[in-house]
Amino acid sequence: MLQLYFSPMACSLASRIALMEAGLEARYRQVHLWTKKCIEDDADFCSISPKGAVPVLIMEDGERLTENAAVLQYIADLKPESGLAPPPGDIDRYRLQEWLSFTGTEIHKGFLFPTFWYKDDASLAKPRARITQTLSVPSAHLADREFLVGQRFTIADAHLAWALLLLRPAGVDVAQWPSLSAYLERMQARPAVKEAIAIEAALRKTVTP
Ligand SMILES: N[C@@H](CCC(=O)N[C@@H](CS)C(=O)NCC(=O)O)C(=O)O
Repeated sequence: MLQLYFSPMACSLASRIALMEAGLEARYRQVHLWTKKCIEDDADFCSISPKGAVPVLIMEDGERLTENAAVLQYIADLKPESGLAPPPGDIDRYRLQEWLSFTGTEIHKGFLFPTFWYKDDASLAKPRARITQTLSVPSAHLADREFLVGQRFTIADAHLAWALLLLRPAGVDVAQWPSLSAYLERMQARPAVKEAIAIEAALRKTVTP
């Protein structure tokens, strides 16, 4: 069975959403990101992945895969009929990768990561100054579209929806971008997304700092 190393409400939530949208079963293994320990057996998470970061997906044959963009595409390609990723070679596949990269670098690493890991104002001044411009890009794109790529939900939406969810705890009110706010509501209304968030929000409450 597939195994996903995750931390509640961290970026690995996008992989849980993708697995649930695809109807794929997986064993979920919770990690404490500060201590780098696996919750269930206290194992050293860095021995699973030296990056010490989630997501880590263990494939059926034992291969390990890290990095959101790779893990999400692997999950989508396990169930092509789910439409979670356009087929390789289709221009929309590159559009999908464009969005995965944008969310992972500009929003996640450019803003969310420093906000949650570095608390001092000096370190946060530049990311805070830049986030408004960054978010104006998906905001304009989604003004007249339901999804980021094509006409259906893809892993790019799973990834962006996770990032938008974390904006509020990071001190940014998504309501200032009506198209993003409406998009996030639409994403959260999807049964698989709703269920994935409910599971992780409940687990998040049990995490000690
Ligand atoms: N480049 C990685 C970044 C993954 C990442 O930063 N994950 C965070 C959770 S949202 C994490 O595990 N951080 C722990 C750490 O960096 O020590 C990816 O896109 O998958």
